[in-house]
Amino acid sequence: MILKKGNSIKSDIFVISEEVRNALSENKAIVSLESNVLTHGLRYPLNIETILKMESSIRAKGAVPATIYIDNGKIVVGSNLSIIEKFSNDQSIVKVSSRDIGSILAKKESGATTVSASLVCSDMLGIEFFSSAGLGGVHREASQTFDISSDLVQISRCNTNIICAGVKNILDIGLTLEFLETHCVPVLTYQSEKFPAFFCQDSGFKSPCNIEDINTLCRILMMNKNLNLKGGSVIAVPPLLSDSLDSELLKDIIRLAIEKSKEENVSGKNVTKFIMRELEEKTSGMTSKANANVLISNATFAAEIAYKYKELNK
Ligand code: PSU
Ligand code: MN
Repeated sequence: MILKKGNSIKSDIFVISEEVRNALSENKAIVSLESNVLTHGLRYPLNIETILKMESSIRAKGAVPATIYIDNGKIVVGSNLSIIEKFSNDQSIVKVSSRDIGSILAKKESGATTVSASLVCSDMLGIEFFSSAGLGGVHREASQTFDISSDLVQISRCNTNIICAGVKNILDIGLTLEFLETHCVPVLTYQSEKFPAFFCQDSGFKSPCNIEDINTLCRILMMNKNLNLKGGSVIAVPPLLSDSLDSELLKDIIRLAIEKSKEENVSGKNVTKFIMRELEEKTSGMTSKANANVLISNATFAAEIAYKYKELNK
């Protein structure tokens, strides 16, 4: 197998499913997915139900799903039932961001890839579309904690576009948009003048660039590629109204969750999961249900874009 960048990494670090291998060799539309959402996002059995729905929705739109895992020192691309079961049940599987990939592989360990790690693996294979619920961002009070997700840095380095519902409203969305601008990342919204906030259609921030139709969206992505701009674009799609939560109601719940994380000295890579679990508990599971629905609708839309993009490229 020839890796896109032809770099010194040997292709034997990858275990690629037959479906994904065929799609790569036939230049078919592919949408990659992260596995961290199975281990650190949703709980069992919602995690299994959701990944299966995401993958089948991608196939229904004519694209191929490529979920990324690190299993016993190999980068596994493309699910099988046993790996889905393993990652959905095993609480001990660690969260792997891009900087952790090398050590996990070298030690022949297993780990669940975040957005940043999934982007690195996708880019190595030349997969141009990745879908997730929310992109990591600049945490509130980052001026004190310096907590800025590596997702934001990797999107500026990898030639893989991300389809998401914006960034979670537990973050500082204004600073996240500024950070993306500084790092030259194109931020597009689909059919919304407002930048979405994962659970809510409106984050309170204007969209840097709203696009009304998929053809134009694909032409912009192609233009960015032809201009040889390094890095991918963020394509933010607002959640459906039926999946949106009341931002006023969430405001206090989020504030209390962040306060609790500070009281309990939660820091670094544990912050996101801690806050998400607090929200889940305080909303009787509504945030997790919304998270799952947004994952599915984003994956479906990502497949539509990936398919159209390949069609226009023919
Ligand atoms: N969005 C969620 N739940 C999550 C994440 C995102 O609703 O668990 C994960 C993603 O894997 C994302 C990661 O890449 O959180 C970002 O973590 P951090 O903020 O520590 O960089
Ligand atoms: Mn962090």
